[in-house]
Order: sequence, then structure tokens, then C-alpha cells
Amino acid sequence: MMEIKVLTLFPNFFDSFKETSIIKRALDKESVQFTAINFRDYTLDKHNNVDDTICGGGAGMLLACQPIVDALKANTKANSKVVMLSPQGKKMTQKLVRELAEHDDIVLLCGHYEGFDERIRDYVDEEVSIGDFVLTGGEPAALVLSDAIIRLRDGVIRSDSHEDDSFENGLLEYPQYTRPVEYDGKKVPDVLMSGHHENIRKWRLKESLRKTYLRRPDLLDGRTFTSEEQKLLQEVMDEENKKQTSNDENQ
Ligand code: 4GX
Repeated sequence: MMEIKVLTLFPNFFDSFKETSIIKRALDKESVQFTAINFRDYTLDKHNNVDDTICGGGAGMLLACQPIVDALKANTKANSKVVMLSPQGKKMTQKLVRELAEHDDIVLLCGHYEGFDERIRDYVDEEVSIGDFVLTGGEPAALVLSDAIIRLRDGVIRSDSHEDDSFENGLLEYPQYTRPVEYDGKKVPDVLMSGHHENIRKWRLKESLRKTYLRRPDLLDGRTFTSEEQKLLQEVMDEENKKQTSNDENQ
């Protein structure tokens, strides 16, 4: 049993997420609980404000300590992992998702405006960014992170359908096809229709390596290769370099 609590000014943001497809199924089975909590419910301010102007001047507002820290204290236990979504956080990767998915109680903190009073970070275990771009608030980031965590928890997705996923093995996924065998003159590769399981496995591994080499060579840098992968990657590099050379000659 895992629980994810999102502390947010906009709990309704998560309604369609909770009610859709695989996430809905996981929540229905009660292997995962997901709750969106409004931290405005915790403000002691007479006008229900949760934000204030920035000390020292400058444009914009910051989320203030009292409502946020009180909301955190009311919704965390000794074993809770408190995660703040922010562009200043550690970049989200599948490795980070796997680590977070080990925790049974996760509290996600979504900010707006210019973010949080710096002192709130003393109550946070991890600051996570979903990428180097700017969102209007932490909610879409919390949704992305929750989605990736929930699908890793037991029984959400067949586990053999994880293993070939991009990033689970450090490579991008190989090309996949469904019927018809020919569409608009484009054929499904013969090997995939051959029924020869070993040839299919080899082809998929090679095409995974090709896609990764062409699109995300950075993923290959930090990876160790089996001798089979090394050989297939060399073939891919030779093939792609040859293509490039003949393209150059025709320029
Ligand atoms: N990955 N944003 C959060 C407000 C804010 C600012 C500073 C904390 C500190 C984002 C991202 C993201 C925009 C959400 C600023 N909160 N969050 N918001 N990229 O861009 O996670």
C-alpha cells in the first residue's frame, strides 16, 4: 500500500488524472492512494491568504511559511518522503522515479508565484524538476511524477512490459509494428513476421541501439555493454557512418 498526497492550491487539477485509465485502475485496487489537499485549508490568516510580498522588494509573491509548514506537519508521518516540485530541483529521471517508488508515503509540494519562502526547504527531503522549462505551477510536474511512480507500483502494469521500456534498460525502445503487414507501400520488416525468436530478439536489440545512437547518444556514454551489444552497436555505427558518407557525396 502506497499513499501519495499532493499539497496544492488547486486540488481539482488532479480530478481527471485520478479518473482515467491505468491510474484509475491502480487507485480502485487500493494498491495506491492519491489525495490532493488544499494548503489554503491550513492558513491562519484572517483573509485566507497563503502568500505574501517578497522581503527586500521586487515583483511577485511567495508562499509563506505558516500555511505550508502546518499543512506539511498535518500530512506527514515519520516515514514520509516530502518532495517539492521546482525548476531548481534535481532533474527527474527513471532512476529517481524508481527510488521514490520505494517509499510508501510521499508528500508532493506544489508552488505557484515565485515559489516558496526559503525556510520551507528545511521541511523538504528532495527538490525535483521535471525538466528545464518553466511551468505556471508545480501541479503539472506533480502529476507527471505521480504518474511515473504509480505505474511502477506492483500490479499497475504487467512487469514484462516494463522491462523493454525506454530507460529501464538504458536504451530507447526498438521500432514496433501492428497489422497490416503493408501500409501505404511501407512494409513491416520481414524478420518480425518470420517467427524466428532469436533473430527477432537480435533485431530488436540492434534497432534499440540504433535509435539510441542516432537520437540520444548521451544515454550510451554512461552505459556498460554486453559483448553482443558491443558488436551490434559497432555494426550500427558502421552502417550509419556509411549512410552519412554517401549522403555527403550526393550533396
Ligand atoms: N519542474 N515550475 C513551480 C513555482 C516555484 C518556483 C520556485 C518552487 C520554487 C517546474 C519544473 C516549474 C514553475 C513549478 C515555478 N516553486 N516544477 N513554480 N520545470 O517550472 O517542476
